[in-house]
Amino acid sequence: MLAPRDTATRERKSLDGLWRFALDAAGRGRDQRWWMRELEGAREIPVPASYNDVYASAEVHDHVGDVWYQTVARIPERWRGQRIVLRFGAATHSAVVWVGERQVVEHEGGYTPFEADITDLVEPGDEVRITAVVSNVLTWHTIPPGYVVETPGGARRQQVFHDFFNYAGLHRTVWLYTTPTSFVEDVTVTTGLDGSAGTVRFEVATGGGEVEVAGVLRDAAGHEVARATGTAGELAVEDVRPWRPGEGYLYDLTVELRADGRAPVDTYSLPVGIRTVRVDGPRFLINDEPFHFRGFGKHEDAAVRGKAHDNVFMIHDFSLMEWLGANSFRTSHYPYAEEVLEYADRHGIVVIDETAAVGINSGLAAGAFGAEPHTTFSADTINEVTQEAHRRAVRELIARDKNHPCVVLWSIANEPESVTPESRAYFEPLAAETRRLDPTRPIGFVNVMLSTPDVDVLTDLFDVVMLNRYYGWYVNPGDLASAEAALDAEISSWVAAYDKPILFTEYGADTYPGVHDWVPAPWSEEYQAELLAMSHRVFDRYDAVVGEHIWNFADFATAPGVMRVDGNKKGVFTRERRPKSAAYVLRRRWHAGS
Ligand code: GCB
Repeated sequence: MLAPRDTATRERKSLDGLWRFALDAAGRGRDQRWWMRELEGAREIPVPASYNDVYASAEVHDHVGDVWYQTVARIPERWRGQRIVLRFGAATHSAVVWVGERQVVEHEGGYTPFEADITDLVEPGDEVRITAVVSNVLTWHTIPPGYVVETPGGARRQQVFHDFFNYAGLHRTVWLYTTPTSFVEDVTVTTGLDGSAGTVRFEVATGGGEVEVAGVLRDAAGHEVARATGTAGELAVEDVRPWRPGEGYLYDLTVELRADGRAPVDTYSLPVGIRTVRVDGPRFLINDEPFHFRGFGKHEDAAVRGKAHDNVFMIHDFSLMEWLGANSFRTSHYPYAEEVLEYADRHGIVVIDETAAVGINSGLAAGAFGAEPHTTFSADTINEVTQEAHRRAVRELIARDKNHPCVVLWSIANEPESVTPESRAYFEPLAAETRRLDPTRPIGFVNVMLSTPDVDVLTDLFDVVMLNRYYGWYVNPGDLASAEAALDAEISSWVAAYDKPILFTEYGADTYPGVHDWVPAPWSEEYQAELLAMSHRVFDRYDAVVGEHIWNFADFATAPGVMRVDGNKKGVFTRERRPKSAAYVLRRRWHAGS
């Protein structure tokens, strides 16, 4: 799915700003058809934002169910004759949208975009009412999964199986945009490198009628490099300047549609980074050079705005990562805003792109998150309906992000059950589907603690081994010597079992900022720094360990619980992005390594 852009033939208009907002505590809005009129008793809400923390209201913060958003937008008169599309960057976790009195689209999945052609429903020059009902409910059949309980105290509560607050709402920009009636519907780009020769292959899908298609590649200075005609073509680039980690060199591919050889009826441009990625034994190669991942598992999370995309935090976070010498991150545990990937493209930051499939694991759900004991995969829990939602989540992630050079690896789940025949049956078709959808990138899933090579049944389906390991925290807390021995032993067992690259996608320790100790004890800043140093010492003994992503970049909000003090405190930065002592350990290591 293409990102909306202004081009010579297209215009976009952001609907961000203040919308009307109504909580639907009794769940009556759909029956009472609230989209038919102005929302009653509505308050104002910023879009984009999570709604949970915006008001001083426990009712809004803890709401489970539907909320309603409404705005009135004017369709520019100059858009007459154009195709007009309404696009939501994300509605967490599901939404139905009406334009005026007509339903135009519904969507499930809180972190991927959806859109509707509304040309026939609007009159250029006039205003139009746009209403969206957004639900934050997670069920056994959603990605991520969850279920709703009635508490003995009489409240509805969303049970989740993941360790971050269930922020909800319109988290990303809502766009109106135009295309001509014959239009570029989709573009798929793949690139190759052979010495100083680069190739850019493109495939274009068009809508709305017979046209000729051309692809024109320009370098960053705007000089034309190559051109080809046809819905699929290959462009040769001599003396190529590759996209590489640390240097996000981008070409521009402009796709032009022409009818009868005249001026283009539609043009669409997208940045293209020419690079290759592949796995060779235990090496992870970008442009055939070994790449070592240094960075973080992150979250889209900040005070008040919750999970809303925010350019200020985006640039600040990237700047802090650069300050530390990080070169990569994982979009744990869901696809991030498109702006984040576009920034990473431009700056040569490497991304592991993850679906929202977190919590497919009854062991963790019942232990850490207080869910009722259950079997992960069963007719009544995670079943083939969930698997279909998961397949859609993979499809939508790849459809949205396939053209980003920064994305070098798809992560299709975080810490799923991976030791039972049922988990194999569930994941085997999903791994195959991911490969079918994108044969150009390695794939992986993130392996949970205790799913060691002797019991794991999934790793052979994937290209890399991604490990979340908490030696020194959940295992051997306060005993770094034992933790070191256990971590070393586990890495040895993976190296013996698989000829694949090993990435540590999580390791770390909760650390309350300001707690200091002369004997490094859990929760102190010294302990976090020592745990990271211990882990690095062990990683450095193994060539197959090609990545270190600390959990987490910054402290983040979670559901309240006895394991969490005002959220998860494993950040190297506080939630306000102040460095803890560990930041300086990383800065020394990562700058020395670059
Ligand atoms: C994990 C999860 C992550 C948690 C983290 C923790 O393994 O992948 O979502 O936040 O552990 O801090 O417990």
